[in-house]
Amino acid sequence: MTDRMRLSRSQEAFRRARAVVPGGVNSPVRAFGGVDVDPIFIARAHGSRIVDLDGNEYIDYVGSWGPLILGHAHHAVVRAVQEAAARGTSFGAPTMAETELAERIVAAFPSIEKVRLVSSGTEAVMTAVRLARAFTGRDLIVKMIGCYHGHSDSLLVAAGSGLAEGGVPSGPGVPADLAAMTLAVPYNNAEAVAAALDKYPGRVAAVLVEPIAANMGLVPPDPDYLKSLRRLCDQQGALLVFDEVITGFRVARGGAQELFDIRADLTCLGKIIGGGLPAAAVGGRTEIMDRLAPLGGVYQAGTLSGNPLATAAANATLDLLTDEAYRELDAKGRFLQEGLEKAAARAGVPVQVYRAGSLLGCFFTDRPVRNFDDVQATNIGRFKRFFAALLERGVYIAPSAFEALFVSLAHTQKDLESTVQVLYNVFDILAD
Ligand code: KE4
Repeated sequence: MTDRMRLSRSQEAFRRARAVVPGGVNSPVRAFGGVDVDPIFIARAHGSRIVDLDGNEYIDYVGSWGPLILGHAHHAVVRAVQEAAARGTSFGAPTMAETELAERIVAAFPSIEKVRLVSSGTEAVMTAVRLARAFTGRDLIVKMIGCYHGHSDSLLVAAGSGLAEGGVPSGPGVPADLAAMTLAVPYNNAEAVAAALDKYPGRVAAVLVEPIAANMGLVPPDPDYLKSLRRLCDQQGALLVFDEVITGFRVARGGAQELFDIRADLTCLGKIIGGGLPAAAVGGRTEIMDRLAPLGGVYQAGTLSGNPLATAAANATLDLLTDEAYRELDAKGRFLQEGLEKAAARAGVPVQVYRAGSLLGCFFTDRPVRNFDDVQATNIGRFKRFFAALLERGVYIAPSAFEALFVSLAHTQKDLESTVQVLYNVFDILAD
């Protein structure tokens, strides 16, 4: 630990938190269990910078796990939230800002005609699954191993014994009978999805996928993978559900669907559409979405759905995501990718770096990474050293080899050049 990095206040805060909060955190990954470093507690953040309780400042590539595409405390977002708060923080009644956010989402996603706002990605995907089951009259769900869709019971499922077998609970508290209705198959394997659909003809309600997988590190889809899923769903009468909680408004304004020119039947959004506040959404064709209460019988509700502060932050954020903004985000992402690759090559450390716009992933391996088995074969120990060395040098990336890096519009060329300089230094250390 370099002398610049004192962690005593974060360590004391972590001790105090553990007395009253399970694991001392309100979301598991924040406990830094995936790395050999105590978690840092945050005091404040602005733009591309985040500062911990001990005053250590970092260039932030976590960005609250994706929402902060504009950077922290953007003046337009702060002002919008302050003005909304002064008008009242929650009404439990409809407001124009919710309609305006839904209109922005519909304008960005050709596959979406109607939107239901919720408060988390978990809620969005849980609702999409219930909608798919109701619309098709079927119960089974196909999901990809290594993709994460929030913590609803049907999706906390590990692969069953054989390929295309019913899943098993990925942890305690999930009923085995419910888990068995989720078929978990490898990502980037359309044949495995076909086998599952063939094995259970007329019984699969939805094929659920992160179109660019970003919860096992960043694993891009093979060239024809998504089109194959679209074709298989059309043939079998299952709905294609894209979980774009990370990729929506991130990799393009219209998410992965715009990038790959494909239409999902249902789309789940979150993170960026909350601008850093709790907002998420599920959207799709009217014939599906109108199954939701109060029109249809599919019940879904939420006290803070469409919350005025969250919709204010969301609308302010989306209005700044112009074509020029995406060109800039792509250029920043490319600069960081090239810096990572050059630093690793110079040190002779094998890496695979994947990128979609301002979303990046870096695996420590000399082989391509296409699915979760490949990820598990990468050098996780080297990642842990990578994380610790970066943190010591003022660069904060996700504290897990199974996450991604996020570049924001607030990252300046100077931030990126400083980061690359640190990368050259760190990769030299990793080479030892
Ligand atoms: P939330 O319920 O955390 O808002 O969203 C769940 C979710 C759904 N779908 C995708 C593709 C997601 O990535 C997520 C949540 N992402 C994680 C990290 N990759 C959030 C961080 C955390 O769990 O604390």
